[in-house]
Amino acid sequence: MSLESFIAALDAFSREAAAAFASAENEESLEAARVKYLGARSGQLKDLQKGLGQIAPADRPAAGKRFNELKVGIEEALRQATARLKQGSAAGPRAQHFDPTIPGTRRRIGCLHPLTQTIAELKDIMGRLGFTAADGPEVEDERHNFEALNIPPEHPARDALDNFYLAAAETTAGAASPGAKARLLRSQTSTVQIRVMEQTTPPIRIISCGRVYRPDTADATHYPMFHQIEGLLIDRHVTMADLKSVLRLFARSFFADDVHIRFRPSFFPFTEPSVEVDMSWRDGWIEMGGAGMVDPNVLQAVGYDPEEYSGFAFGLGIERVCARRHGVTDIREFFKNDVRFLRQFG
Ligand code: FA5
Repeated sequence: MSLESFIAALDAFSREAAAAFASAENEESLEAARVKYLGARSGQLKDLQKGLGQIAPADRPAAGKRFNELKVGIEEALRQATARLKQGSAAGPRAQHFDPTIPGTRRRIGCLHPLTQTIAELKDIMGRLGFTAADGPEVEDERHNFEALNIPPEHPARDALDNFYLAAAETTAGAASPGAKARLLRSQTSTVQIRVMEQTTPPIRIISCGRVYRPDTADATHYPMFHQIEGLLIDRHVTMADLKSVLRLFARSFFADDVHIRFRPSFFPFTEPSVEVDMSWRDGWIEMGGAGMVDPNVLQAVGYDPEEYSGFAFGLGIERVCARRHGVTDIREFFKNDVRFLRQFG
């Protein structure tokens, strides 16, 4: 065989084999093509190799060189075809089963704490009744926590064991001194009544939501730190009927129309008369807070004329209203920070 016809046969073989490898649609057809062209026993390359022996000895080095180049090239074509099919089988089934209409996986995002949600809702409801939100400090002095609320120094409510007094009262210079004003964590949001009345002239319609602190033993309805909502309305000719109407409207908005509300006679130094406010909604009665007509001594303490102005005040426990609304039977759940519990309010 002449060198020219040998090279022509090599070229034809190369084109045909490369095309067969490139067009193989799956691993089986590629394997069949490999056996046909490169098979060790009966592949066409083997036949071409045999043809080398028929080349004139002078042309054999050139023919051998060309043969080797072809072999390397065609093996590379086979390697690329194998890689292409492997890649295809990895992406293929998934690509075929991709359905763009299936909704995506929802990312889990946090939610507001149930007490925070409740406070927002209480502010919203009372806002619609004309009450604006006011704030006061959590670290209080005795005037706002007791004195101006008609709680004199000898009153048991001021006992050191019933309050969180701060360890060292500080002077304005920052040094502890025995004569300095005592400070404590406020035990009720009624302190905000005094702060607002000191700075405003009637009419007043405010609520204040916030944390209060008492050394109470934690149980299903008590916690040493809890939240209250305080309401205060001062104007001319305010009566207990107004207090009851506002609390009933509030309870119906927050729970539902089938909520029941009752007043029980009680005593608070800063209201006269005073009542405990109980609510019942789809279950037994529960004490939600205290309320009453602002005591004339309190009005006087902030410079109001009790002959001209009257008003009512109330203070409700936010954990208790929130718990009843959601059927939570133990308010300690609100403070465990167990996400399985908290997620229910998302
Ligand atoms: C008061 O705190 C009065 N300042 C309420 C008030 C305001 C009366 C204005 C008159 C006028 P009392 O101590 O009862 O009242 O607390 C009110 C409510 O706070 C309770 O009914 C209860 O719902 C809630 N509460 C009291 N102690 C705790 C506690 N340790 N943990 C959770 N909630 C509590």
